[in-house]
Amino acid sequence: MPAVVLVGAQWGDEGKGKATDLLGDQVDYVVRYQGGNNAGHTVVIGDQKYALHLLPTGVLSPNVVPVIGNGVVIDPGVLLGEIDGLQARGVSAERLLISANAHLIMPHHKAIDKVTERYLGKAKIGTTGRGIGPAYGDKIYRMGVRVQDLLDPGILQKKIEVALNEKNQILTKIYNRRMIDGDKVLEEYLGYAERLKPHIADTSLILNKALDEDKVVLLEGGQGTLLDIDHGTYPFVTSSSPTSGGACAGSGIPPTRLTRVIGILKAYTTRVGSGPFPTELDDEMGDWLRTTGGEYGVTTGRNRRCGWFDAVIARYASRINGVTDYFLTKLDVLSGLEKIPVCVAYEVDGVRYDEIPMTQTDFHHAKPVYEEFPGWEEDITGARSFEELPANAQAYVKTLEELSGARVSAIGVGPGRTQTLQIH
Ligand code: 2SA
Ligand code: GDP
Ligand code: MG
Repeated sequence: MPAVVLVGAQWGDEGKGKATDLLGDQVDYVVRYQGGNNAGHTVVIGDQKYALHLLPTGVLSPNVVPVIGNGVVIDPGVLLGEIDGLQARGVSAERLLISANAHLIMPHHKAIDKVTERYLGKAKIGTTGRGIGPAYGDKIYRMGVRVQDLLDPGILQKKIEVALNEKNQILTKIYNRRMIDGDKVLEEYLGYAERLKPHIADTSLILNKALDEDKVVLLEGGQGTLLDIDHGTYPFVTSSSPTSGGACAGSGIPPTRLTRVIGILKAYTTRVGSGPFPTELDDEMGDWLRTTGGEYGVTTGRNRRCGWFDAVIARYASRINGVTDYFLTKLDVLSGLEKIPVCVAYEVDGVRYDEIPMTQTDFHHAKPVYEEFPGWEEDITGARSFEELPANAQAYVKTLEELSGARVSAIGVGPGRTQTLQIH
């Protein structure tokens, strides 16, 4: 039975948290498969607002089992803080399962993330500073510390020692930073081990068995397609695979079990951090989108860069992820505009591109080719069906659908649980 993937179609923050939450009563498991506490997913339930970073959004639905898959990098202190924060608000994370194969973010990862960004100066990636890149780097380099190492203090001690032998050299000799004390790290992480032990599991086995029993598994992506390490705007990307292909590697669910790929697509475009962004509005209009859409980082509080909808990006997301249908979010933010420009293609040195140029050099020089579509005056936050939308809003949705190459199956008209229009 179905394993459904939910992916960000742009540069993240499309509203994946809300979309996952909406599907909550139809699914049995919600799985994070990549990233770490760089993610920030907002869910608004009634008058309560939750910002989740590491916990799968499914934790907010009492009948869902939230799972942190093997592809995630976990900062255990942050995870426990998030669990305690929810507990204090009456939300239990007791059901949480954590893959024994997931990797741990260690103190040296955070230190190196911050210091390397500083050294890069103007060329910085604009990371969240949470140690994500260095943790994935060590995973690939085969010197990572895994969740299962928490269960074996001897191994944990050795791994910390080996890592710090190298990392302390880098921190002190190259970056002029303080040494990290291995004994203190060991003590700290053994403390986390006590609390995390009951949650550690063979999650791939559990998820595949659940699928055998016709349970529904939702694989929840963090970040977005253009931040993918392989398919994004490298090097201005995160260090994991948010695209649908990453869902299999990061969860241990094989591709043959995936039945649906939902793309989350914002009615305009945003990005946090550095890197190319053809439709970026570096003017009052961009400020207006930021203020009206509340476009500020959920993890770092940074201003998000804002711009018009980019259909080239959306078409690319459809292709890379095999999107079966889109949830179009934040349509309400565009209310009140007389005309809405949409980027339908790029121009690079006088040549038109209908797809993303092959090289980053060309992509950096891509100028958007805009078509303008009529806007609508009405506040649409109270609409509850597609038919209740003003004709121009309906036409805008249809245009994005055609340009993106996949069906729109739901539309967001506000942050609340009820502010979604389903299209059947
Ligand atoms: P990192 O920290 O190594 O993953 O940073 C690398 C790039 O990935 C971007 N990135 C993100 N982009 C959008 N949203 C993210 N989550 C937070 C949010 C971001 C925040 O929900 O608002 O609060 O700033 C996220 N996480 C990583 C990052 O900006 C770099 O461009
Ligand atoms: P995620 O990282 O994709 O989960 O998205 P974020 O939570 O970082 O950012 C999306 C923001 O938009 C959050 O503040 C959501 O509450 C909000 N949001 C989601 N859907 C809608 C929508 O349809 N309309 C409006 N106005 N806000 C929305
Ligand atoms: Mg976010």
